[in-house]
Amino acid sequence: MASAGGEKQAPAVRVLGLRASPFVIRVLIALKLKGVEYEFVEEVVSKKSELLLTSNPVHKKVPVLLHHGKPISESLNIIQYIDEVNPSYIPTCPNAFGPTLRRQDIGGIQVMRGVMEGNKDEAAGQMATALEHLESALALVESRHGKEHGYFGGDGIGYLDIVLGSYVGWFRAMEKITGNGILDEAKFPRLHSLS
Ligand SMILES: N[C@@H](CCC(=O)N[C@@H](CS)C(=O)NCC(=O)O)C(=O)O
Repeated sequence: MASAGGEKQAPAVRVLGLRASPFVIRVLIALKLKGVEYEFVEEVVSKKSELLLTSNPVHKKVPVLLHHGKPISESLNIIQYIDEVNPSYIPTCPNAFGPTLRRQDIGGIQVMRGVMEGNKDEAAGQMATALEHLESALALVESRHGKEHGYFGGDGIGYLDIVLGSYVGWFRAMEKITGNGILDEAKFPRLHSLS
């Protein structure tokens, strides 16, 4: 949209990111679920833009969501913000899942590092532990909702589904690289069906 003076106005919502980052992907999933239009601004890690450095001056990391120029950083905060600003509802995960969620995030990063640095079996073991927690969380939801293979919040896609979903592409790539099944169907039937 052009202003009266003819200059181009910045879109209401912009995401500073890297396409391959699970932290960025989860934000894009949340925006897509809410039907929010946005402009994606691709960053280059070795040459971060001035906009990124001023928007996230402490950590200097992506994603950053800019809403009418106001920067929000940290992917989990951004998803919550998107949910608050938009009327339709993303079910949040019960508080008890918080530690699991963080563990899974840490596990995901460790596997990526492990694959790159060579200690992939150890990293895959840590990831398996995090996934075991998530599988039992899904089993708990199932027992409460009496439904097989639902989402973490029951019927609809919620916060935790988005966060975990942002890793699926990486899980698939890591399975190819390591030759190990990460979301193994026999071990994690519920997580497997979500992926
Ligand atoms: N806790 C942060 C992690 C974000 C993060 O680690 N982003 C990476 C990309 S995957 C990044 O910006 N790396 C650039 C750097 O560390 O300089 C979040 O959830 O947003």
